Amino acid sequence: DSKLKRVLSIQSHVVHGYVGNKVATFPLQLLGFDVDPLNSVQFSNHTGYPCFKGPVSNEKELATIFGALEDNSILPHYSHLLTGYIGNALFLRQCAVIVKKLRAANPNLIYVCDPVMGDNGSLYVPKELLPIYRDEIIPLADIITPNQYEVELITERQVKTEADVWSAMDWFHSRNINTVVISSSDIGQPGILRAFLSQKNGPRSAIDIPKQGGKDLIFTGTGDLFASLFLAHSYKNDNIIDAFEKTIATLQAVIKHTVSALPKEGAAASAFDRELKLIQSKRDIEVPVVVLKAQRL
Ligand code: PLP
Ligand code: PXL
Repeated sequence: DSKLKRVLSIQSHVVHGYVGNKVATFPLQLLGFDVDPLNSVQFSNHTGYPCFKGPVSNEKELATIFGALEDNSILPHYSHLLTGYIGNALFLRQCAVIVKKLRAANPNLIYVCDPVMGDNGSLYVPKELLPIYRDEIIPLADIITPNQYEVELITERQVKTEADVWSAMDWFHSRNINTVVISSSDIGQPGILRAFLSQKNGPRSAIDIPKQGGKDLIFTGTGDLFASLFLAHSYKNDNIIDAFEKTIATLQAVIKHTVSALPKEGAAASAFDRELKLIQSKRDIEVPVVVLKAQRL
């Protein structure tokens, strides 16, 4: 179709592995988007390895690169801005300037914000980012994809029950964020992750996701992949619940490929072993097969 499909994607680059822009670019391209990756860091690998090295970009570098895109009149050609892992407070603050300029160039711009801060109770970015996300960045977003822990950080409330989820959703909607997806939570039965979707003046739903490969197996980059898939499917589908189901369907297929390729059960899987089998999942990205259906709530 003739819809504009070009994403400015501000996230991390890793030389090895699949997180940040490395995990977001291929799926977006397969789903028909031109992707312009702008790297917030260039690390050897994600931070969950025994070591990582590489430069973190600062706000001046971001402004310089973005300024040249502006000077070349590229800004009106973006349908979306996607932001993910950002490791520096002033860089994050500069992103607010960027959203405003992109929106001035294209009033229909959709800003998808994945407020990457941590998971399972631990923070993996400097704590100075939190108030900037809460007060300066999140209020500019159309779609946000936090996990349960990130919702707790941003709303400054515990999210332990389903009632807490809906009150957090209302907190976001009252700040004018149209679409909120909580990409994972431990609310519900053990061994099952529950993801939630809420749209302002729209439907609410949840999907239960059985954990694959045992409860202690953790993957990195799944949240980043989630945000890129949801961006694509929510733009293609008028039905937001369809988009939610397709996102989860592909994510589960990628995890399945990854689990199948792990060394034999019992052996501890290294960070290398747990890298998402993204390229091997090409068909599941192009044609998601929905197995886990959303419950309308
Ligand atoms: N891990 C699994 C197994 C998932 O199914 C999902 C989302 O549905 C995620 C992770 C994404 O969550 P997070 O944003 O916490 O990485
Ligand atoms: O998936 C989040 C993420 C993104 N980018 C980098 C990371 C991580 C999580 O560890 O290290 C560089």
